[in-house]
Amino acid sequence: MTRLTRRSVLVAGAALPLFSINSRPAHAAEFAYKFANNATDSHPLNVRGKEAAARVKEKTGGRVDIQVFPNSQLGSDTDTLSQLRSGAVEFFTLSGLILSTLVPVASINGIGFAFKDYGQVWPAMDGALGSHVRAEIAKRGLYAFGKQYDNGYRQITSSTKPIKTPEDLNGFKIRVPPSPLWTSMFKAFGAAPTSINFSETYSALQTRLVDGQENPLAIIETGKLYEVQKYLTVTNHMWDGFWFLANKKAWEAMPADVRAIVEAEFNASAITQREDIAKLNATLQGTLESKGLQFVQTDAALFRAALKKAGFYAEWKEKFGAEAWKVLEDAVGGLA
Ligand code: X2X
Repeated sequence: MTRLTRRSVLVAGAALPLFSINSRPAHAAEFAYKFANNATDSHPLNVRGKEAAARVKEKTGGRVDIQVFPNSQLGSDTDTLSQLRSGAVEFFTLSGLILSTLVPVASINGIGFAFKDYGQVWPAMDGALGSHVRAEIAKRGLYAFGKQYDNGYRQITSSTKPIKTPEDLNGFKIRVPPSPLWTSMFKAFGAAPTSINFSETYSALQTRLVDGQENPLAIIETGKLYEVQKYLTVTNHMWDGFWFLANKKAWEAMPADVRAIVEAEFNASAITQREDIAKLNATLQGTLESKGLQFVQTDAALFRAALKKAGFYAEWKEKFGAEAWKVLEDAVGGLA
């Protein structure tokens, strides 16, 4: 065992900067950036994100080295958003609904039952609605890439009872991600929502701090939430995606030709990741049932009617304002 004297510590401390300069490998990347996210390693977001990072390294001749940190390894979504803003993290994929704590209009795609299907989602998010939100994101020191990654249509799970009708949500203790829209929506259903980051969700369900949560099938599977939940109700109550965000200063520190490679590769991976989620949606019910999750069918129109009756659409139309609401309705039709 080495015993450090006060003197040797001081000497080591003084020598450290010189040592680190000398030890910098000759092949160190010019831009060694971190990409953080909340999904597990096996989620298509990370599988395709890692592929993009590898292509970027190759196509930039090693100038850009993006390390992927899945599973909220660098902190919860709330923490990581702060790190992204300060530049401690350079890239981060985040749900627009959570981003809305900084950029209010970013939660607009989460309006209950807004998108009928993916045939409405991608033209809107890759088109006028996405551009509207990206312009607002840009005003907050962040840069959003052109293509969102898919999270998916969200479904409600429960450990205590099957949720068959909106009335079953009365007083139901449900975890929602930290976002005013999510809280508002589940209050409108009459539930008792608690804001909890995804990194704490499994344990919140396991310890019965809450009885349920809501997420797309791919997150329920890769996050193993079926281990701590019994029932899944197919509500498709909202569509949710991940913005690929960059800290603007770190982004602009890269030359334009390098930026073009990075964005093109992560956008290309977004397209394949969307296809992965579409394929998973076709098979995950069987997978999850085989793991013990019981699927419950319901009439989603009842849930939508409950939101309308509670004044949810009127409230959010007012909050988002007429201009943004029109961009949404242009994409999905009249809402309420
Ligand atoms: O936190 C969630 O529930 C998740 C994984 O779906 C999001 O990132 C919004």
